[in-house]
Amino acid sequence: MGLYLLDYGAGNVQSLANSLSKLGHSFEWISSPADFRKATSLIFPGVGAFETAVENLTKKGLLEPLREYLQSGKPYFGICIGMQVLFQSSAESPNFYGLGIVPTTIDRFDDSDKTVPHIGWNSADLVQTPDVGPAFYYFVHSYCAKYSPTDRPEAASWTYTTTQYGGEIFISSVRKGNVFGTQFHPEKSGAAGLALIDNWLRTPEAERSAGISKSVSLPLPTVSLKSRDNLSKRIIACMDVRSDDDGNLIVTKGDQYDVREKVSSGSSMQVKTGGAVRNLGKPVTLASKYYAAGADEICLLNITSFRHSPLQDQPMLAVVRAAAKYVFVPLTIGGGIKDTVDPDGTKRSALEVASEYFRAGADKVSIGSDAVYAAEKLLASGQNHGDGTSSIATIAHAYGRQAVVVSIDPRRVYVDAITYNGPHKDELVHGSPESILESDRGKSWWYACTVSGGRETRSISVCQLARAVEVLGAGEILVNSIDRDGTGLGFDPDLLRLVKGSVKVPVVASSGAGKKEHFSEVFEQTGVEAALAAGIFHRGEVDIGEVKEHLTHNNIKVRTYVA
Ligand code: 1PR
Repeated sequence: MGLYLLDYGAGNVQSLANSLSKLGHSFEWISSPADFRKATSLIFPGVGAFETAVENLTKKGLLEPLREYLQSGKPYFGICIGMQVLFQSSAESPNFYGLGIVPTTIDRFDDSDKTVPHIGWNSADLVQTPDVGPAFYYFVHSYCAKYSPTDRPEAASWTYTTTQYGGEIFISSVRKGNVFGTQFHPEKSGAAGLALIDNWLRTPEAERSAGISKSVSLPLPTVSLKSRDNLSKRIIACMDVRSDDDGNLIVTKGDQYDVREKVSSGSSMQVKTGGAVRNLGKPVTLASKYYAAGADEICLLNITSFRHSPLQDQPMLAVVRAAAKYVFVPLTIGGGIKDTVDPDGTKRSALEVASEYFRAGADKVSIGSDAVYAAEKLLASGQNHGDGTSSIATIAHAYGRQAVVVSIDPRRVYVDAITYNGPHKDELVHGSPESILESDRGKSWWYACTVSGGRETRSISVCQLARAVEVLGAGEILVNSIDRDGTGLGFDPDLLRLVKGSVKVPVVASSGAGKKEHFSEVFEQTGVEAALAAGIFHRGEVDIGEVKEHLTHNNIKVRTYVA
């Protein structure tokens, strides 16, 4: 079979390639317009911004051959932007036109009742075969085709599945004749997504061209949950990666960011830090293990990347490449995403560094220190918009804001609430006298941002940072806490409520998980979209499955994992 993949040069096409290899399908890449004629099946795994996709396809002379291919009746499967490009246009890039095959437009989600982007696992409800219910797939997008058979009857005949997010129902997949397209990412949707791809590819070409319903029926039907927002809370397993003292890349875990073993010092037997770097396992082995255990996302953070240039970071790229072969849920990579200069003097922009990671198989990049500097620059400028040059802005422009996570490393700054007259007075948190943590009782503090893995505290507050990075183009905010990291005391709800109340983008809680109840507490108390943990999983104290069972028991929606 002549299966070809279309890569317009931006976005993580490696994930789809890895899915196909895992499923045992061989394929070629479309490298020139002539390849379209050789293809007997085509998948376009478009990731990124609408404008980037259309512009790149046009520049490479691939847009018109793609249109001809679609008109030829040969099977086509478009993913995300690969589906959106079939539409007339997108509000994301008003000056660019799509192929206009599906006769309606793509619009932005309304963020008045929900966070945007829509990130996470949601159901796809079949329209054309209503007796079959939903399976859960991974979505990550800010723009969608609104479903409205009365206002937009022209798109109705194309609608294969719909999905509800907040009060809006949108078209989550289209299908007609030889054309199939999904807004969600089957290549990142675990077993359900792999089954969908395999199902489509194993159906005879003649049937896929004719669009016979059984050919692309969605797997894993359960019950019909039509017209319900099924977006589930995500559980993320995080691995802090660095070299041990012998130069091997390992997963480590700190206590309040200190990753070295405690050692006894001299005759006083005083316990001090400074021993060997704690070794909790190998990054790829652990990533595969957490995928198999049902993690909704995997996060790999290169925690000492601020010391190195990207060239010396090649081992981390190799880790990402290897992990992406086993992990079919989203993979976020952080550490060192910034403008750098190679030892030979070659300048490498943050966008180039991020692109390397996307090509290796990352789905999102997470920016730490550089986001703090960019936010400080924005605040100093007095403007309410950036100049488009920050790492956040350049990566969001090329790959879409949903691919850019900002990872914050805040630390509490304790003050005397009665006499304090310094900055961020309006953000002071006052520890309740009844707080379960004795250390919080009667105290007051604000949250300062830090850079270089907590080594340097800055004067910018966590709320200032969150608001600024959202303006600059961040699609999600990962909120760590140096005070809670590795303590097992639970997430910091005061910190998370502050950030959640400052932005419209999804917020991920991190640091402090010590038991499964901490996960239900953080979702109930703060409304965050996802919770990340490290130590509790590395040490095998609680299994991801147990966390999800506990959440389900507490009526918190999660993706139930089907191997
Ligand atoms: O500044 O863009 O190079 O990014 C560096 C990245 O590395 C940032 O995302 C920063 O959070 C992370 N980082 C730097 N130093 C450390 C360290 O631990 N010494 N790790 C570090 C941050 C926090 C979480 C951890 C949670 C959950 N670790 O990643 O996984 O706190 O832990 P727990 O569940 O065990 O409590 P840049």
